[in-house]
Amino acid sequence: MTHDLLLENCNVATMAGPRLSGAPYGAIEDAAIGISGDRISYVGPRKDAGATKQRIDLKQRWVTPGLIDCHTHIVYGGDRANEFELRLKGATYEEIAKAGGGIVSTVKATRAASEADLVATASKRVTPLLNEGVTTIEIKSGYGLDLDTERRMLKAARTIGKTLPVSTRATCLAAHALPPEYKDRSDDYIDLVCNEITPTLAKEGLVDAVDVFCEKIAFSADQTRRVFDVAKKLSIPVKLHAEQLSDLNGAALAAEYGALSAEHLEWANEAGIAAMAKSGTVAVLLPGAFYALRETKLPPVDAFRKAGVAMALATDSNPGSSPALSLLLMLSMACTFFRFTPEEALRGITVNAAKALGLSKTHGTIEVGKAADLVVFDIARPAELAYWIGGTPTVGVMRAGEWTRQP
Ligand code: DI6
Ligand code: FE
Repeated sequence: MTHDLLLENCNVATMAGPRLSGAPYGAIEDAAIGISGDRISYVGPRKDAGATKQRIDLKQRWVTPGLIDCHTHIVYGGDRANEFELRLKGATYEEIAKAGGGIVSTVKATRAASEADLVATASKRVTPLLNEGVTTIEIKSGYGLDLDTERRMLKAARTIGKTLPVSTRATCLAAHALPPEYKDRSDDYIDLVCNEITPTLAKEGLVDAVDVFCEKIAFSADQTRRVFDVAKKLSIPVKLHAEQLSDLNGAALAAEYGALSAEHLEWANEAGIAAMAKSGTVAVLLPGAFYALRETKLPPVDAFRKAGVAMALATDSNPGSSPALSLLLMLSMACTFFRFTPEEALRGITVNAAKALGLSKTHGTIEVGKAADLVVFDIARPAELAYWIGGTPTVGVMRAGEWTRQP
């Protein structure tokens, strides 16, 4: 066959192949990548690439799969920089919440924002991620906590996928926090989530996955089950915010429902880890929130590793616990705080992030037949992606076969 385009004279971190026995990063040196339409039509030694209509010399640079930020809350109104200042002066998260701050203040600002406002403010935050090479982003709702605002958030997520060069996955996180009008009536709010918000938005085609914040300060395991049962009936995959601040056996619960992922997981226990290994549930670890909340309890990375649980990394970009606008910075943090290897870190934002979104068949690695989502980096070795603290060595980004930035 004749490729539409051949990227030649590059080193490719395919991120494909077995985790432990294969070449590190699934790397192929002195390689070429063929693109035809929006798909990859060749990857391998340069000399075997075959005919092409057009060719580009990448001058020995490294190519990785398009980066995937698989956990964000990047659509919201307002910001909470004022609370950051208050916390640095000694105010606690609780005091701030009592004074009308915290998640509830973001809910207020989000309810007041139009869909166009939400798209415009979120687009400004998404852009630096795209500049790094992010080609797929998951966006959660959860600052509306009523039907109309949750809908606006999910619609904004869809719109971003149409107006910016990025694929979006929209996750309904209506069970993120208790809205003020349901104070002391959390089961009634879960009724609303189960009977109205989730089924309505699912029917409107706005929901790719359902998530719950299972935590002492949010919703219980039993309430999580009720939401998951509804998702199951609607045939929508589930994800879970689990074990961020305490151990509620959320990891095991997520695994029991065959969840795509369980996320945060600092307090995950052995039984939960074993259950996740069995169900193939991805552990999404979020070093930005660990850092910004000045956590000290490390996620059990070595236990995940030994159990063979796939680990992903994401920004968790949100106005409270992780105002992160760089996915590459998360690689550095994951290596330094969590003792990831640089290779595990890159797997965490490519192949394993795709798995956490249920996109393994089409995204996350450079293989024939997969989406032509690629990033070209001006680096000498892939470990540099986790090594630099800040800086953007990205020189080219292709999404679905089209350059959004040509090298
Ligand atoms: N975990 C978090 O860290 C954030 N949400 C969640 O489920 C906090 C969100 C916020 O403070 O706005
Ligand atoms: Fe989160």
